[in-house]
Amino acid sequence: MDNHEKILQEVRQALSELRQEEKAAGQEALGRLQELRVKYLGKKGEITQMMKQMGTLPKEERPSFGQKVNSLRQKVEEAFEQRKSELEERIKEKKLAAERIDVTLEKPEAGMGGVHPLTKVYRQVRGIFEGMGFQVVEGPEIEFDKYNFEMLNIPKDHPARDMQDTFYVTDDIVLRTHTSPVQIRTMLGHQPPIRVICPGRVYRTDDVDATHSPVFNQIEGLVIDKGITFADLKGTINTFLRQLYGEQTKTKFRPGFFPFTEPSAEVDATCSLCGGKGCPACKGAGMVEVLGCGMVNPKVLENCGLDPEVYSGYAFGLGLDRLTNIKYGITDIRLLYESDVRFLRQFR
Ligand code: FA5
Repeated sequence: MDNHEKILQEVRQALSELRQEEKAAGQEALGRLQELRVKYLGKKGEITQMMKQMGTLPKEERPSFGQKVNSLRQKVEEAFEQRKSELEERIKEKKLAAERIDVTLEKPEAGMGGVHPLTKVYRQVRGIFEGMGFQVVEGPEIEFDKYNFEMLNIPKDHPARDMQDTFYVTDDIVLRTHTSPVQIRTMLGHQPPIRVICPGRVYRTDDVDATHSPVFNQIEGLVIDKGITFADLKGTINTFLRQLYGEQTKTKFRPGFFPFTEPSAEVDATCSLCGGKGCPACKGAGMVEVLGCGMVNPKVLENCGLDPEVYSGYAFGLGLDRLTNIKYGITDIRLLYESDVRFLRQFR
C-alpha cells in the first residue's frame, strides 16, 4: 500500500473514531475534527508537507506526484467536509430535541373539589323533608318590610324588631332577616294544602362571634291545611331531627315566643357530638337549640286571606349554619365562610 492510501485510510479511521466520540459531545467533536483537519491539511499538515516535497523530486515525476497528492487532498477534504456537515446536522438535531416544547404534554391534574359542609347538610335536610312530602320554594333576599315584619305580626314599633335589625334599602325594603317572609309569599300565592320548605340567605346586624354571623342561612318550614295540630309539628320535627342526627336523638320543646306563631317553642336536640353527656360544643348542657317553631298565628293567616276557623298550620325556622356545626362538631361558625381548603378537605 502506498503512502497516500495509508493517509486516506488513517483519515477515514480517525473520522470514524470521531463518530463514536461525537455521541457524547457534539460541540467538542467539531473541535476535534478541526484539529484533525489541521493535522492533515493545515499549513504544516501532512498532505501540505507532501506537496512541498515535490521540489525535491526529478522533474518528470513531478506531474504524476502532483496529481496523486492533489487527488489525495481532494478526497481527504471531501471526507472532512462530509463529516463536518454530518456533525453539524447532529448538533442541530440534538439542540432541537433539547429545546423541544411538547405542546401535547398534559398539565398536572387539578385537585378534585368537594361539596361544602353547608351544602352537604342542606342537601340532607332537603332530602329528609322531600321524603315527607315537602316542596322547596324560594323568596328574594331583598324583601318588603311588609313581608319581613308587618304581615308576620311584627309592626313598626314592635320590640321583636330590635332582635332582628337589618339594612334598610328604603323605608319599605330591607335585607330579609329570616326566611319567614317566604311563608307570607307562599300563603298569598297558593291555596292550602301547603307543605313547603324555604331555604336561603338572611341578614342581620349581629356582631360576628363563634355562633353569630351577619349573613347566615335558614330553612323555613310551613304546613297549612285543615285540622293541623301541634302534634303534627312535634311529629315532623322529631322525625326530621332523628333522621339528621341519628335515631337515639332526644328532643325538648321549650316554650318560646315569636310574634307570628302561637303557641311557640324552641327545640333542643341531644348534642350529636357527646350524645348528651355534655361537652365544649354544647357548653356542657348535653343539648343544643336547633330551631324555633310554633302554630301559625291566626292573625298571620288572616293577613294572607286564609280563614283561621277553617285552616290551621305550623311553621318552623332552623339555622343551617348552626345545624351544620352541631353535625360535624365545628366550634366556630366563621370556619364555614373562610374557604380554607385545609379545613374544608376534611368533609370530602
Ligand atoms: C327566626 O328567625 C324565626 N323566623 C324562626 C321561626 C320560623 C320561628 C317559623 C317560628 C316559626 P331566630 O331569630 O331564633 O328565629 O333564628 C332562627 C335560627 O337562626 C336560630 O335558632 C339560629 O340557629 C339561627 N341564627 C340566628 N341568628 C344567627 C346568626 N347571627 N348567625 C347564625 N345563625 C343565626
